[in-house]
Amino acid sequence: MSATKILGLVRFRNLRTRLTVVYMGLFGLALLLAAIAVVTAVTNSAQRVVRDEMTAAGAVYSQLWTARSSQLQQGAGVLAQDYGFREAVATNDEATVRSALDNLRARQGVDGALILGVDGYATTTGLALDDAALDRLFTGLESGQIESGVLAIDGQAYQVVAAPVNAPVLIGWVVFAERLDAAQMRNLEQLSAIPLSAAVVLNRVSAPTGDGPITVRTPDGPSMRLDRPLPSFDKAAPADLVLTYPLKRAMRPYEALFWWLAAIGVAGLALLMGGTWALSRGLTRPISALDEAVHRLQQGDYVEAPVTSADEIGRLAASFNAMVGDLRDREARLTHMALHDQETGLPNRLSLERQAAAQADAWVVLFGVDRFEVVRNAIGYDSMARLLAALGGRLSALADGAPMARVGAGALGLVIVAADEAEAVGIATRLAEAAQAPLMINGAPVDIALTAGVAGRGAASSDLASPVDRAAIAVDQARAARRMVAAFDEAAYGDPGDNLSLISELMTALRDGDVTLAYQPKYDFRAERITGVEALMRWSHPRRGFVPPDLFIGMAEETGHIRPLTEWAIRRAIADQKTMAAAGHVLTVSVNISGRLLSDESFADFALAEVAASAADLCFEITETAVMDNPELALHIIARFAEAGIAVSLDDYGAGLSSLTYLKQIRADELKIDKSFILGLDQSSRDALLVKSTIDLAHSLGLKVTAEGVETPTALALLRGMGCDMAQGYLIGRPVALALLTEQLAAPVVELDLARQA
Ligand code: G
Ligand code: G
Ligand code: MN
Repeated sequence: MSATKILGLVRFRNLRTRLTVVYMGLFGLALLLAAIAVVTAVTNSAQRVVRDEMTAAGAVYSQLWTARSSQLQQGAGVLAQDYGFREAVATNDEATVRSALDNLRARQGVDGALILGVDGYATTTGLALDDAALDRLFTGLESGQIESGVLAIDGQAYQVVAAPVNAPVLIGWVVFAERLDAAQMRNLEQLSAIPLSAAVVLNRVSAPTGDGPITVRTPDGPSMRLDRPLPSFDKAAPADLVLTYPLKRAMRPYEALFWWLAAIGVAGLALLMGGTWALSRGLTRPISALDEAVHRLQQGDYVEAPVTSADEIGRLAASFNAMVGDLRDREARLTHMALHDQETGLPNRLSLERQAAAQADAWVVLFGVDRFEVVRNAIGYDSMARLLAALGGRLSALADGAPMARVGAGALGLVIVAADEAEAVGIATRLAEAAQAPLMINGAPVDIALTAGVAGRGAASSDLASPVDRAAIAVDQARAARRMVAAFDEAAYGDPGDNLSLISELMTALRDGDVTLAYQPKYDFRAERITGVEALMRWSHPRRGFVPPDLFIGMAEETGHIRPLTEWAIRRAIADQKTMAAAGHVLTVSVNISGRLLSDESFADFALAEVAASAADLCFEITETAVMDNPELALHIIARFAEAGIAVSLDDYGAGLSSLTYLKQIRADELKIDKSFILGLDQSSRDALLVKSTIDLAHSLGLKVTAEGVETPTALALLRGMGCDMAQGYLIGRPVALALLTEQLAAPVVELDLARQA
């Protein structure tokens, strides 16, 4: 495993410790390597010195040995040739021999001198030779191979030198013995530059080393040792000069150096540690500050990091600060965007909701711009945004500067404080009335009509807890009731949750055949018979039972599902018309067409294709109010229907926003007076007047008139008298299923005859 890997395994919580540890580790390693190199070099050099010294000492000793040997041999030789001595030996004159030996021994300064006869007999002076030693000496000399060498006498090594005594034949040897004792060895030791120890070893324990010393292990640690063999009189017991020198002693002069080295190393490490610690402090402090700043940024705290240097870290801190600044700005912008409407710059719904939630007795007033889409289509989106902004400013000024929020496409709202609903409605009414004046947009005045909804906070548990939502519904409720201001009416709104699934269930019902068409007859006064029927949708829900068409048709219109519903009705009506004709009843079938479908050209394509393909005789009853939404396209589509031979009827006339202007422009064939006028016809002379004038007006525009809601013979008679063209109502027939209708049509119409007579 590499060093970096090992360091990687150690997890440092801070950079500073890590830097310090890494640097110290590296420095320590370098120091160790240097120390190893120095110690090795020093040891090697010391060993070389020791080796050289020992080799030299060995050589010197050899010379000394040789020199001494030849000196002694010379002395012995002189005596051996002396005539008198030879004679004394030959005549066994022991006293003379002994005195001569003593004499020579003293002169030569040796420990012992002797004469050894060829018969093995010895005369010794200065030293007692045991028999074993004498035996070894004699054996050596007699072999003729050795005249000088080491001899062990009494376990002590002696340098022994012999010279032959010839008279003229060999009769013996003059022998000198010199003790190789400690004192002599000291002399050798002193000759060496190094304090080695020398000894002559008699019983060799290891092989001689030759000229060069070797390193051996001793109880005192490694030592250098030189073993030089010396000639020995006893072949079985070789003798050696052994020089030893403990290496520990060789290293002693360097010990101080090593200590110094160690001290310098430790001091260096300490210095490095201090230095790195201090340096890394300078390095890591700005990083720590950055780390801290990033940490706080994560917690949403926009702090800046101090810029303390011009290096990379300094630049990093500066970039970080710039980033923090950007983030702060961006968040401020996001917050602004989240609370403001992009188009108008006014506060938005969220802002209004927060404002409403902040106050206990807060009421939300929402102003809906009437006919918003019509106005927007006329002046364009940009101008509409400016108009809303201007209107917001105006309302805000009227409301003492309270901020006006844009809540929906054409809705502005504000929060007011009022003691109760009546007061809130009062304020809303005052504001709505005051704000109605035309606004100048693109240099032209634009009429502004407002409808206001007022709501307080709902029960927290309810789905409609938000006063903004409630006020938005109140605007719709006000429009439905044709009032300028309305407070949210919870009871009238009902339970919206229950109706959420209604549309998907309606689509299922359409497939499953739970939706049917009922037919209500239309009586023609002139022809005096039933000439048509109106197809009315019925939905029998498996769980809810009969679902009122007003409810599901309205929802289908709002959720964009009216088209499939109507397409189904057209196909069904065409098929049923064929069934009726087959039963002998040729009748115009009226189908109700939602005004919303008049802005859908592709629906018109569908309807026209169906009618053309079946040659059906249809009448489209169009809800008048809806016609007003997109007048141009609606008029164009109605014209296409008329051209294709489909009769067009304006339904519910009088109930909606009746506009004579449009009445003139629509290519309609028929006007259906709303049943609310007909139901009270026989009681109210005012209704009678209205109905009469409407019939006249319609006739003058070339339209036929149908009265719906005819329940009494009196009403029927009155209508006939007014010149009404057709009548529809319970008196003539209720909406019934197709089978029942054909049955009823087959029966004689007794009541109608009665009515004619009335
Ligand atoms: O049946 P009566 O209560 O049935 O009808 C209520 C309303 O539903 C009427 O105003 C009628 O115009 C509308 N209505 C009934 N059937 C249809 C239909 O097929 N299409 C549309 N658009 N309206 C219908
Ligand atoms: O708006 P439209 O013409 O589609 O209206 C037809 C509606 O009028 C249907 O809901 C139908 O049930 C209802 N209706 C038809 N004849 C009478 C009547 O004589 N009296 C009452 N009250 N409603 C009628
Ligand atoms: Mn109708």
